[in-house]
Amino acid sequence: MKFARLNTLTVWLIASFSTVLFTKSYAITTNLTPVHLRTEYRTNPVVDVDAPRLSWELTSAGKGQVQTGYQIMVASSVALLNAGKPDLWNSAKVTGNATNQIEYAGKLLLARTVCYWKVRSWDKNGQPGPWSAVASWEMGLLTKTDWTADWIGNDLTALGKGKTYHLPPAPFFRKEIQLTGLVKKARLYVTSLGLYECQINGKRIGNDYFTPGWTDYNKRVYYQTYDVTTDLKTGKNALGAIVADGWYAGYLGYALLVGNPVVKNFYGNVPLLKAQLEVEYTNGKKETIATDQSWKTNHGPILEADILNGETYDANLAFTNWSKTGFNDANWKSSTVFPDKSDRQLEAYPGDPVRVFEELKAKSVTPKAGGHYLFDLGQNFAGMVRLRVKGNKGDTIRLRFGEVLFPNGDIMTENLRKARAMDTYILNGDPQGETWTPKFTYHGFQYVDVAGFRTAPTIDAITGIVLTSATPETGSFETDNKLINKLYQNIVWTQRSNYFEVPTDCPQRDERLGWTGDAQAYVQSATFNNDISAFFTKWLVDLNDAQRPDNAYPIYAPAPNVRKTDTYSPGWSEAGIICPYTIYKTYGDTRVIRKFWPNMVAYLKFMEAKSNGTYVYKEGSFAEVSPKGGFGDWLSVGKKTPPDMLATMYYGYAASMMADMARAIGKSEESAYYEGVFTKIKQAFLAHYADSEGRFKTNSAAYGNGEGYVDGEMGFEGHTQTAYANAIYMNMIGSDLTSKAGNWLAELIKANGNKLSTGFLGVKPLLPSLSMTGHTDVAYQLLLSTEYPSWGFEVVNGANTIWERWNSYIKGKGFENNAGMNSFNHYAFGSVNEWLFGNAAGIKANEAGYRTFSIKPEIARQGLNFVNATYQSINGTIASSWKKEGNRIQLRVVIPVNTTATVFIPTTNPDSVLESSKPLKASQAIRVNDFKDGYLQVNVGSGTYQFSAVN
Ligand code: RAM
Repeated sequence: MKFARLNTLTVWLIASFSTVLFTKSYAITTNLTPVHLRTEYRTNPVVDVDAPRLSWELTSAGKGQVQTGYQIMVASSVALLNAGKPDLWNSAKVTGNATNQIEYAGKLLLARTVCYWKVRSWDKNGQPGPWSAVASWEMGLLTKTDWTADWIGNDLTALGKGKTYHLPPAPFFRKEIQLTGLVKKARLYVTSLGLYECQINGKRIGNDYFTPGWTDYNKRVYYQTYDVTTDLKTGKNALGAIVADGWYAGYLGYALLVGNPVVKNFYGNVPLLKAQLEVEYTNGKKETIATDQSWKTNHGPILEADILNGETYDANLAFTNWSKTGFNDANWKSSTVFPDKSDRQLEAYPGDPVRVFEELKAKSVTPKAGGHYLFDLGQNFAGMVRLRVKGNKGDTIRLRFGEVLFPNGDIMTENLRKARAMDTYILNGDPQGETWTPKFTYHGFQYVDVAGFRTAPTIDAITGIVLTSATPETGSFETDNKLINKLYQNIVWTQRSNYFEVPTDCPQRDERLGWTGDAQAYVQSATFNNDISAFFTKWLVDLNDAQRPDNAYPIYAPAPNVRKTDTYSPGWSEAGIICPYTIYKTYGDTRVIRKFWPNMVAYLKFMEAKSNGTYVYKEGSFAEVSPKGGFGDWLSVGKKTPPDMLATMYYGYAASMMADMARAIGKSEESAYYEGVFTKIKQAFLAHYADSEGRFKTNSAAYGNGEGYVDGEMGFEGHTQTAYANAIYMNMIGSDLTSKAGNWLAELIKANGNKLSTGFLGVKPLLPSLSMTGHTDVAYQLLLSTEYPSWGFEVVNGANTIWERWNSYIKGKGFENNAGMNSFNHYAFGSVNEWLFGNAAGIKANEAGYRTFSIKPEIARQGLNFVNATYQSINGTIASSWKKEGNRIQLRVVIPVNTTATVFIPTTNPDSVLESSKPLKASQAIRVNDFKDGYLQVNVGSGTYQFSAVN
């Protein structure tokens, strides 16, 4: 029987091969069209890099289409571009299939140049397609000498009087100007140390929030560029700005909670503004208006503004029309000019700014004791609210924010710890009613408890405003199982809430830090939901800026130490390697490797020195770190996997990624070197942490009573789910041991009542490693479980985001850990998304950037009847959908133009495979490869394919 199948397969192999060789039957197409043109991962951005990288996707009818060449034209005006006179760059025809990471190689680009570009592609038959639509990018200010603006401020520190929270008011700045002619082009370049909002003639400029973003302000600060051409008029205009403490001078993390000597003002005491309006008139004349001491300043209605602690607004102190001309600023004073730091870089913002994602109407409003009202926005998220209220002058509305309710229906805010997270609005008594939204704070919440309404509010008194870094959506995932769909939506919401300027751990409590362990564990998962290329281009600078003097990557970035003893930790620090590697793999980005190569090499040296040349970390190797050993398998259940064992695996994993990355940037010697290091680590790891059978062990006595270690009192054990999952996933053991490890892993799960026991580091590789070792059924069993601990347990207990702990809340029981750590919006356990897309739907990159990839769906024996997934890669949109139909599996795949894929068709009988209802051999763009492990492997070019097979 088996033989017969193989015979048939052989016939197919020959048949399809000859089809490829001898049939020239593909329809000739000339409609290959470049779309989605981007520069530095963004659409029509402002950049300041030397050789901006261009990309496009391709559309074309027909199958098996590839690009064989391209031509890019760049001009300083649309007219020149349209006239075929690219004065900046004409690449001429470049042979090859590259459609992204293409560096501009034309004339030197000067500051402020607007570059218009288009591209065309040649198809597989050598036919040129049509030119794309025109896209653009603009060069920002390139050096400090392009700036004439001063840093201006208004030191209000003395006005911060609160008992626990010393929050000064937010200063306002204004300047009236006279424009002498018709404006042809105007740009506002603006930044702050702190946060800013700019206005011109009474209108807010831009849609961005929390600008200019969070960086190590001692090293760099970003600026934004706004096209304000249509906001200005000939004659008088007014410029205005409000500045707040933000991350620069406000409260950060748990500094207050842990009694750190510094709790705010980590980078500076006074928030500062720097803005420069550059106007070009139709007559060619140019003018620059820049911040200087002549800008008038005052403080008014914003009495407090702090990211963690909230905003207080007294409408009676509002400056009506303060950013319009004619406002009387006679009693405003002149601004103070503050000196610049010469080693602080001023750069164009490279990421996706925080923006409004959507507004949420309240689902219900419930009267509570003491005249409070509880609004339910129906979803836990990061953002703020818009308040609508009618009342008397001086009435005070207090808004408190919570993610969940106590079983008695009261709002739970204990888990916010020292984050006051309270907004206050003092009414001016406008009989028409008043509307207010804070500007410089955000909260993580679903419920708002409002006190101070004079009469019962209507449901539209509170509207939720969802904020997130505007990373474009790239993925979709749907099944016929409601639990899994909800889990997926919860993951998406949690990413949305925490990809907030930096990848944060949580959006609600006094933390909200760019925790590196969380970031590395989740980054691959994140790539499927959103295009995180620009977001990580930005954050990886923060991470490398935060590399410690000893070359270890820190536990969070950017941030100074918010606790004195915070240093580094295995499993967290490796974000410095894992995140760039993931960006490289996902987007084909080799610049990120080159840029941080010396930093990464230095980190690997640090790790090597730490092993004293032994390439293994024995028990107790990180005893000087706080907590001892680092964070290890944070928030796992049961006995702890030794942190040193995990550290050894992370070291090996890092070395293997270094080898790959070195290869990608043409450093073959270094690649070989890191391969060698990886081999040594594997050998030393097995020699120390495995017995002769390959079973993992540890010398738990070396940890004594575990004091000082995370959950050390629970004891240490080498033979754990986390240990095997990581070893398999990271390729730490030879192939013979890998399948053994898979069996042990499956056994451990079974022995644990079919439940997982993993924490942050164990959960990410758990399902992938089961799949890698042939235990897909166990992976599905864990995925579909609703018992504690599991993802499903969260869902059945009412989660609409991913929780920090497996048991953050239990229906009928309540909470156990609020005051300690109990976030309801923490993406670390959402790292199962990697398996949903990579295994359940089976989409995996082969060549970096998904130029080639595989689709190997794993079919659930029970619980799921279909999976529909799409993923917009940098090379175009991939789709994988499978569905059970009787004894057949239907598999529909979409392969983008200019890519090829290996599709693994799940079948017990290769003879039964059809494509578009026809036997496979009759199809042309398909090459049959192999039949192994229950999959018929076929190679396909671009197009949509509808496979069907008995399974
Ligand atoms: C917690 C954070 C984060 C985790 C660290 C170790 O406070 O929320 O998720 O990485 O600790």
